[in-house]
Amino acid sequence: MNALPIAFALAPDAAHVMDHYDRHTVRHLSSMAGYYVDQTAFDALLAAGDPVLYEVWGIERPAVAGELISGVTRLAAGQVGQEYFMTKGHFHAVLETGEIYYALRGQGLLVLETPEGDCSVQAFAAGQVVYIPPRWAHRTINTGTGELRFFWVCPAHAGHDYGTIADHGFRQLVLESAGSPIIQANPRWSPR
Ligand code: PAN
Ligand code: ZN
Repeated sequence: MNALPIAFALAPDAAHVMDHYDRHTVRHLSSMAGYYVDQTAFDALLAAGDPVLYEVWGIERPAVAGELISGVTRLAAGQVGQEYFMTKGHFHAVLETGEIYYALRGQGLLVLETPEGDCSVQAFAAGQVVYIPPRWAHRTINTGTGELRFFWVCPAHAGHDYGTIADHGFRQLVLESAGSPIIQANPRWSPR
């Protein structure tokens, strides 16, 4: 039987993020041990109550080529030391798959890199679309004062490889300095 069309509303200012979804993932600070450089700041924030850093809502589809999955991510504003709240970041498990991100509200950056060492940082604020080509790992960073909310669409069979970034990091780091984001080489990055 053919799949049936799915319709849902995405109101950028709505308190609810999607009016229909199959999956809802909540990422607390505690799920990001080892991701932030400043361990003292991480521990202090954790002791103060383990805040929710981001949430993801998604429409599930069978993980086969031809199907698309889509959803919304909401990333809170805040910092761990000099680093802004960010997503874990990942390569797609099927490396040759891309993705589209569309920012609905807020202000941030997308940090991207390939296994070959190409690096890119893209402005990502309400109204902007970023096309993430196949092979590029991606992490979203909230550099604003309110939530960063975005819609994403990717092939349903793409999957997530979190391990490579968890173990080796991104080559580039975004830090807050005098109220603005600056991009630096990540001193903790290690070759794969
Ligand atoms: C997005 C991300 C979402 C959360 O749906 O999965 O923004 O980021 P992390 O997966 O890095 O925690 C996406 O890129 N899917 O492929
Ligand atoms: Zn992705």
